Amino acid sequence: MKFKPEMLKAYFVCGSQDVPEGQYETIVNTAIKAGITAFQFRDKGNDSTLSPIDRAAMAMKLRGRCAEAGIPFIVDDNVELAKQVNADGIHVGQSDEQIQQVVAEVGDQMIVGLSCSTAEEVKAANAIDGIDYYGSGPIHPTGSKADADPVIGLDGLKQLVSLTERPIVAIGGITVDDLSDVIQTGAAGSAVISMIAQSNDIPGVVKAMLRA
Ligand code: TZP
Ligand code: MG
Repeated sequence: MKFKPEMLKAYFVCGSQDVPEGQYETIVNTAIKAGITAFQFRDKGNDSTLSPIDRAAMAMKLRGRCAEAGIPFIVDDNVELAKQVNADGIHVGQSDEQIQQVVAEVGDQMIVGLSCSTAEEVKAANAIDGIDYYGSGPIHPTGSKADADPVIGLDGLKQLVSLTERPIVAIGGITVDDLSDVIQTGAAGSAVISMIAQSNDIPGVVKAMLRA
């Protein structure tokens, strides 16, 4: 699937660790039906409720749902799994598999996203061919990532947008109230876990993301 910046507008990131046990598939399906523009499969850590075998099976199933909906299925931090399920994309952090290695391995067949939270990281990433977008944050404190980088705020985001040569999706502690401010920085969209995963009105929050 060819990358388009519009895919970053309403980007849902989620793993089984982010939702009540047994509800992962239902919540992702609800978000897909509601119109998210990209989905990132990020199932990891001690709080994941899926075994490695169940994780691969779930990835395969959700991969199929994204294909039906025409949105990219992007795997976080796991090139092997991404290849196994023929994912549309891979997203890596600065400390995950070296970005050059990921680009060399799957860059010609997959969308490649890289987390960049500082000016130095954006400048370094600009010089690497084959990256499609950057994920930048955390914009606010987040309860969804224990080892998150320091908060950069909307001002920090604006600075990264001024330096980037690629579309940026903002992430970290984003709520409905932030959505238009994020777009006003020049970012292409918002990536969220809890705003969707913990919502009682998933269609409503996705609509707000699409409208921002
Ligand atoms: N990377 C930086 S912050 C974050 C990730 C994966 C977590 C975002 O989750 P939430 O619930 O939208 O703050
Ligand atoms: Mg990572």
